Amino acid sequence: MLTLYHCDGARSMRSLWLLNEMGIEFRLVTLPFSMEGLRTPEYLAISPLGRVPCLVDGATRVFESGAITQYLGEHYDPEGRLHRGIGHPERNDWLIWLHFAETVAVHGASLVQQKVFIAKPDRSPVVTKLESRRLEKALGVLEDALEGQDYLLPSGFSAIDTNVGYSVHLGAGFVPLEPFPRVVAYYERLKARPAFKASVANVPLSAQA
Ligand SMILES: N[C@@H](CCC(=O)N[C@@H](CS)C(=O)NCC(=O)O)C(=O)O
Repeated sequence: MLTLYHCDGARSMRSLWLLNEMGIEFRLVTLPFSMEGLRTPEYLAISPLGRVPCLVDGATRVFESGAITQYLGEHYDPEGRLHRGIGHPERNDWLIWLHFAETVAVHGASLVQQKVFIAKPDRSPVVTKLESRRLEKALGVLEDALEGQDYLLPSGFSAIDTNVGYSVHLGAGFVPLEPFPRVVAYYERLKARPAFKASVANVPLSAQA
């Protein structure tokens, strides 16, 4: 059975959400988001940077949330319900958004450091301002891409909406979304999905069946 290593609120929410959307059975291991939780020799042997997510599938281990999205699509979505494989007309956009998701998340992660983890005297107003503006620029790109469509691909919800959707979810905690009405509507649509709700609650939907 697949095992996902996860921390509450972390990028591993992408993989949890996707597994829940796919309806796959898996084991969820939720670790504390701390040095003690993530830097144990046991976990470092699985995920060498001691970060989440990490997916284990038998003898295969995959870290990096983008790689996990691609791995799950290639191995567990042969009909391409949420995946867009090589040769699919939406493949190029699927790949772009998959990686763009991390571009957006990096600004969110930097703001988490500035506003949550770094002690007040060491925080940098310049970094906070710069990262907020860069995050807004990225949201502007999503705003344009969402013109006339509900999700990032014209054909509808796909796996990359879990990657980008998490980045919007993270970013919404740091910059106002109101200047981006299509992003607001997109985020509302995503939040209404049962698999999103389950992933926010750290629940594998398969366990509820
Ligand atoms: N690019 C990686 C980033 C992974 C990452 O940095 N995860 C964070 C949580 S959002 C983490 O595990 N941080 C713990 C730490 O840095 O100690 C991915 O998308 O999987």
